[in-house]
Amino acid sequence: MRRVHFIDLRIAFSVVVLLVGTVTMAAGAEVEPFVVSADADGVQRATITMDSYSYTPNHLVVQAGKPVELTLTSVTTLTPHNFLLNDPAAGFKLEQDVRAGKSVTVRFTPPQAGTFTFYCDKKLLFFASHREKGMEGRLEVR
Ligand SMILES: [Cu+2]
Repeated sequence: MRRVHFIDLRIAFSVVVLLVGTVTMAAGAEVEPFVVSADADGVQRATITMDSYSYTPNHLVVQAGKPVELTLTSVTTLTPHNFLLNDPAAGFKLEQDVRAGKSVTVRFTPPQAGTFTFYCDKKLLFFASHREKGMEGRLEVR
């Protein structure tokens, strides 16, 4: 009797570990987008931290037809990065280099709703580009 009880406890414990693990994994996979709110002057301001090889946050939400000001802050010590968003069909084009350790502010007004991919195309010699190493993000315009 006591032995059966012990086995039941072990099964219950395993189920709990499994559930907690699943919930933790789901939370990690689905990162909440960063919704940019407008300041009193109507400008939607946000800061994106650029590192090798990432943008943080890497999913931003802004409103169409209203000005946006993004401060691109590099936290690298040597590696230069850039911020490219090119969608000719939507009349949307941003190209900004950001030197190591520097901050640059870009201003634009998103022309229309849509989800736009931005990325860094820097690369060293024959190595993979930063984009290929994961330096990519999404600007969701609503
Ligand atoms: Cu880069």
